Amino acid sequence: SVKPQTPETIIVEVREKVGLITLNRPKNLNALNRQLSVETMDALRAFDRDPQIGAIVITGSLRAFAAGADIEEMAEKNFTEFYMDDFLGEWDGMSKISKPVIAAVGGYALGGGCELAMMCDFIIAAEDAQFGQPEIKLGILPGIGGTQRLTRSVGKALAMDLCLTGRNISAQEAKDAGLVARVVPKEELLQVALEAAHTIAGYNAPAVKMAKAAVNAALETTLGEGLRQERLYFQASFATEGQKEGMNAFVKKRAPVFRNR
Ligand code: CO8
Repeated sequence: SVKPQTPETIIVEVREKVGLITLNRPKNLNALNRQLSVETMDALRAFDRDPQIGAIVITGSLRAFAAGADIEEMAEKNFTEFYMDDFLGEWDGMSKISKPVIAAVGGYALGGGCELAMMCDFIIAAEDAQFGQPEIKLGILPGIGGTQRLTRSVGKALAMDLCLTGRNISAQEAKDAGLVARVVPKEELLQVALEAAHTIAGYNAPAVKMAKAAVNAALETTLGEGLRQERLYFQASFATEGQKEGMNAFVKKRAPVFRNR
């Protein structure tokens, strides 16, 4: 059998029922090169398959979550190479990850770093985090969702401002605009993100998966269709053991104990 290779650009750890991925190219402020992209997606897929894992956290360092795609790696590429290699295509796999993924963002989340954070289900940011889409300064534009997910999350005005001027915004501005769920002191960043992930991982796993899918439906479809999907998921949650456990525990005034599936 082929032994999976140990990743070199990320650190992969398990903390109880939480999978933790730490981007680890400190000399390049965690610039997202091809190897890091492939290793991160492989780690995400492995956690998604693992029944012991209930939620995933992606983080970087306190200086940089990620300062974007690797500019040195990209600089001399041409269209044909990108097109034939499906450059950035590996990230399409993010939409197939069914377990919640939290981005714990400290320092710079720029360009592809901001886009990676936005591909996660929600963002917890350190007070000194900075978000931006500076691609325009390099003569290019965002390539993995910066014009799409950013616009959906903060609206046209701020998305245009960030994509066209290339300026950064602070964690607090990002929170006020709806890009970030929580802002915390940087010493607490990882702990808060892991606690949120542990909380999620302790719930009824199928209901967690359904809740994620239903929220995502709000961005993919019409209100009527989204409501129809939500209703079906809600009804389907009554086919899970966890629903019986959760409701019986409430009625009997005890703490619920959810199993993994
Ligand atoms: N790519 C490659 N290397 C980088 C990158 C990057 N994006 N960002 C920083 N580095 C390197 C620097 O070259 C430097 O290396 P060295 O020590 O060998 O000179 C090291 O990291 C430290 O960086 P700085 O010395 O510049 O640190 P400062 O604190 O002075 O500045 C900044 C920090 C402001 C973050 C600065 O490094 C910067 O502006 N970086 C580039 C930010 C940027 O333009 N990002 C967008 C990149 S394009 C992009 O993301 C396209 C999106 C398409 C999707 C990609 C998904 C994979």
